[in-house]
Amino acid sequence: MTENLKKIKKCYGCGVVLQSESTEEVGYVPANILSRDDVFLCQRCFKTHHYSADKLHSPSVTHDFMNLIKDIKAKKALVVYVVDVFNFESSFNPEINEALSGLDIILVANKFDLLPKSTNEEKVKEYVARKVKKEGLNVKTIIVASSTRNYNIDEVLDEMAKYRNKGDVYFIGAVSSGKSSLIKTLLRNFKNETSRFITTSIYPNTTLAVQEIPISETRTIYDTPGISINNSLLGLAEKEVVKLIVPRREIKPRTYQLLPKQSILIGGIARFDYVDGPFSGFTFYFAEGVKLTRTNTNRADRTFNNMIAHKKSKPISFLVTGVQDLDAFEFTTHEDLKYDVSWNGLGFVSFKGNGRVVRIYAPRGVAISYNESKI
Ligand SMILES: Nc1nc2c(ncn2[C@@H]2O[C@H](COP(=O)(O)OP(=O)(O)OP(=O)(O)O)[C@@H](O)[C@H]2O)c(=O)[nH]1
Ligand SMILES: [Mg+2]
Repeated sequence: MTENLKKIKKCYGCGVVLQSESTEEVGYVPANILSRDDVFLCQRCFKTHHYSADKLHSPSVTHDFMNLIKDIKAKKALVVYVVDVFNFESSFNPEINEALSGLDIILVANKFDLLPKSTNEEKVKEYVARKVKKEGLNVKTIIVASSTRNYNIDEVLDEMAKYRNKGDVYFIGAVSSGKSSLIKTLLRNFKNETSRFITTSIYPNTTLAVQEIPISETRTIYDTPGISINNSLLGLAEKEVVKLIVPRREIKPRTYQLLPKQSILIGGIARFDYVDGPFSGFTFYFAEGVKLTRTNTNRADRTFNNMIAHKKSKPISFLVTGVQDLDAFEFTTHEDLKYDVSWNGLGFVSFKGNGRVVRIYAPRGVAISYNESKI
């Protein structure tokens, strides 16, 4: 569903709008390159600024991770792939998926407790299943779970017993998806073990080295360092901001009825404009600590910049000093479905209907996506 996603990209070097129609005009970038999420410079600036291509799209997976995958493949070990349902688009990462291809996987859609109580578990599972199928992963089973609430964790244990073929089990996933928390709860349920100290925290990169955890004489499970997702706000923002954007408990959705040309400012860090369409409801799923401010679009730039200047909203980050630091994306819905637009690491907005034109602003480097709704 990305074919009608139009990104309004501006060149960071010279500020012109990027385009792929004419090599003669300013802002030219070849179409196949412009469609990528990690292109920030027009061809002219790219050539003259000596920006290294590596810097613009360094891969998420590291050498260490690929070596770990080699070991897992050699051992034919089972993988428990832990994704975060609240940050699904960033934690179900294409590079991790590619590395995991061919391996036997149990997929745990963790942090289900963060979604509103009314969320249909089966619908979430079906959504994840569709994504898994698209990626061609060898997922044996999908479990919607909560590590901190001990929800469906026994099912994870049962499925591990079923698929591990007496071998080892590796817990893999993006940073902060909850791998260590899941293992902690598993151990507690499995043998009432409380002696093993496993560190978890809201900040990315908590587990720094592979941890071997023997669970019997012959069986070992491995906690592994998370993969940093370099286009997620969680990895880019300062600690004070991470504290505000990570939800601790069930999200309270906030719904706004909007007319075209109305906007919602998301802290001093992102923005959502309703560009065109009928009077409609838009539901915002963000942590409590994220302040939402409604305004008319024609005043949105000024209000946004003022809020940052006077620290009148939350969060405010060094990443965004004004609206000029936001990338804009625009898209039109073409089916009468429920849609989600998400900011990696920050949250998402759901709305329904055909012919809605919305514009999404994200801090530079933070990926956005839009999909049929997962909830
Ligand atoms: N609400 C909620 N929070 C969770 C859940 N599982 C983990 N968390 C929280 O998510 C944060 C990250 O958890 P960790 O277990 O440290 O995540 P990790 O995947 O091991 O992280 P790295 O070691 O950095 O890769 C912590 O604040 C946990 O309390 C869950 O099921 N629900
Ligand atoms: Mg960890």
